[in-house]
Amino acid sequence: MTNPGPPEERPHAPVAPGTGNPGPPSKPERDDKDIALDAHRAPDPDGALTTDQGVRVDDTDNSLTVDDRGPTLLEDFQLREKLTRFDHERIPERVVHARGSGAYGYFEPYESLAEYTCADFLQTPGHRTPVFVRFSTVQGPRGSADTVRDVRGFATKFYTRHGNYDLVGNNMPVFFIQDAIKFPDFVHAVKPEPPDEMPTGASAHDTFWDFCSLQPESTHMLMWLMSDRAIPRSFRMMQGFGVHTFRLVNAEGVGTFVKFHWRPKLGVCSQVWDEAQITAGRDPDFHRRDLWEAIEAGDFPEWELGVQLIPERDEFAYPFDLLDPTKIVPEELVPVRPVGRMVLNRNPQNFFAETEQVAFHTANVVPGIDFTNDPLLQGRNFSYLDTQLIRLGGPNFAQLPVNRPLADVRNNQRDGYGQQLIHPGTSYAPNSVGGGCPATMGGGRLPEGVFEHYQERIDGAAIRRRSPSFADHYSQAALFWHSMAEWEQQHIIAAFAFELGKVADREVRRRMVVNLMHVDQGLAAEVARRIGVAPPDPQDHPVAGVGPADEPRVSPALSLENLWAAGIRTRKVAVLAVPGVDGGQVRAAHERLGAEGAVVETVAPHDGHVLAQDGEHLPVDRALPTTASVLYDAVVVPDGGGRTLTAEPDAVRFATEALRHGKPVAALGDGTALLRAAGADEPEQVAGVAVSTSGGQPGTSFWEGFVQLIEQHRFPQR
Ligand code: HDE
Repeated sequence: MTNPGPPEERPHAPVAPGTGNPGPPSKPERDDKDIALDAHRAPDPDGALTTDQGVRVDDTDNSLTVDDRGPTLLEDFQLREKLTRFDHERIPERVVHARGSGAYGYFEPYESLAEYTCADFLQTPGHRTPVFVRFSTVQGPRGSADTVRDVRGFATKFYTRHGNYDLVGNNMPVFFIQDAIKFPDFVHAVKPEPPDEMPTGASAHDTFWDFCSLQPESTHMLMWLMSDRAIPRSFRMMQGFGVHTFRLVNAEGVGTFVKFHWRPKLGVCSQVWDEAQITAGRDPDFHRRDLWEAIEAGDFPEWELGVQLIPERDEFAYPFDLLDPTKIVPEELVPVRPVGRMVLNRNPQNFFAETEQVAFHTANVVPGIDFTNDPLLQGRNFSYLDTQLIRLGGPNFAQLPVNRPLADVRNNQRDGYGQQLIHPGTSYAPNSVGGGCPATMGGGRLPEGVFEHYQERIDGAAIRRRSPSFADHYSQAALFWHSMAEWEQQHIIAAFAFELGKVADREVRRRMVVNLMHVDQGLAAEVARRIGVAPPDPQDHPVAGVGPADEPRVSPALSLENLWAAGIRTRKVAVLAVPGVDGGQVRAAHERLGAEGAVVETVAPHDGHVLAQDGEHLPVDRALPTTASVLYDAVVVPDGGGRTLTAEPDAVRFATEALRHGKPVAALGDGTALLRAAGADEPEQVAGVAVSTSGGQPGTSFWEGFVQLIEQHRFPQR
């Protein structure tokens, strides 16, 4: 049994064979007694089942009883151990971000960033640092559906040579609140309501909107949350953001403000709302499965790390405060500089051990990376350690395989629940009996790899007050709104109408619409109309969100239209087949689209094979009752099947939903019959639908045209 460390440089000690226990402690921690014990450890040649004490077990199916029908004996230590271990299998789930999926991989820089930071993992082009990434939703519990409308967590642990660095970000670049002290209020408001614990995995309820309508600093984030960013197609197709302004520090101690960005190689793609809701039922594990399957198939997802660098002298150069986490730095003001790439190439071996037990912490920084005074970040720097103590049952969680640094750990921290290490010698400093070890590196100029806090001068009175520089809550909400394509704006309006339409309290609805007036009057008026609220008088609520003159009014970098990728790698395409289908067309779809990297599956009314027109038995990948078009990005309906499929309700629904969700569809020959049955009277007139009526095999240009349609991902204007 091998252990699950990152691929290139496994940070963890091997697991002892057959025991499932972590292997021997790392070298500096071991003493002679431990080594002596190791020498006696004999792997069991039969691989027999044992108790936790290593006692071989003859039978794990029957309790120890008196005769066949008598009572069970208390001395059955095997039964009691097995039940006790089972009873204690669960740990508290994360209070937020409970549902998540993780994977291992590596990060490598394109160039040295030594000018700005001494962080070891950003020095040498091509040097690979192992990483573990966990993606998550925020609101729902561990068992909730993947495709709910929510923010997604994007947390990365870099196992650097100078210690672990955690970049604990989201797929949206701003947050709901400005000060950490509001976080419990915000989370209580968005979580299921206390009396009935509803709704699961949804923000469409009274307490969330009550809170937001009274907390206008949430407005910018709400625009993101109501946009299609909150219903991603895949974890692999999401951006990630560090959100806060952090600080890079170079070897001379000079600081530079930095915003971190992750950009997916596959482009940023989202579902549409109806599709996301259906997917939640058809496959609640949609995102988890997608990530897992892509990695298993060798389609390793990749992101580019980008940085926006701002010299300290420019701290006050912008019309917003860099410390305010409800603000972005528009890319048009400070371009994002690509500095490296991250590839995820290995699935965990055990969900609990790795994805569940991974412990991120914003304060896990390495030399060369430091904080700013963003009050949300400052609170997080307390909260993440605190949460791990309760979640992972004590202070030794950094010894768990997924959390263990690659760098050696030597200190005087001792004991506690779950201690895995056998510490020899002394446990205090200064000492002389232990030879002064472990020694600190302080005094004078520090050697490479030693953390030194950034020396920021701080001088001021202790006050409880929100900085006046954080007061503008609408300019960037309006910037986001005005940067959207028309269809994106329509989706945002529909999302507000859906969410507020589920709010029972009419006053909350009204207050929220008033907030939206400050973003855009047209937006507010249309939402008001849809949720049955009288639109507020614009005279009473002048639009505040126009922003100072030096701030861009539109940021093209925010629209999904500008974030799609070239190519169709890993997009999923369903080819609908029934007996009598044109086998050549089915094969062509597999070959042509497969050659572009798409994952093509034959979907038929039943599993097994279908007999094509040309006598070939075509293997079926999925039977219609077990799948749905929401699980695909595009659909092909070949000739010879369309008419038959019109008699299959599952097939008609398949096509209806594909059309409704704006998916690219190719219909060949009588394949158009299915589209007509699905409500497209003139399929060739529908945006995103490729039709070939000529019969036989369509030419290369047909498939090339269809690839371009798939590349566009969705045709929401349909
Ligand atoms: Fe978190 N957050 N958070 N958060 N957060 C947690 O830590 C917290 C915030 C984020 O995959 C918890 O281990 C406070 C912003 C991610 O394991 C907890 C505040 C951003 C994850 C916690 C914030 C995030 C968490 C719950 C306001 C985006 C999942 C379990 C001051 C930049 C990490 C845990 C994973 C998890 C606290 C705000 C992202 C309770 C107090 C802003 C991605 O400690």
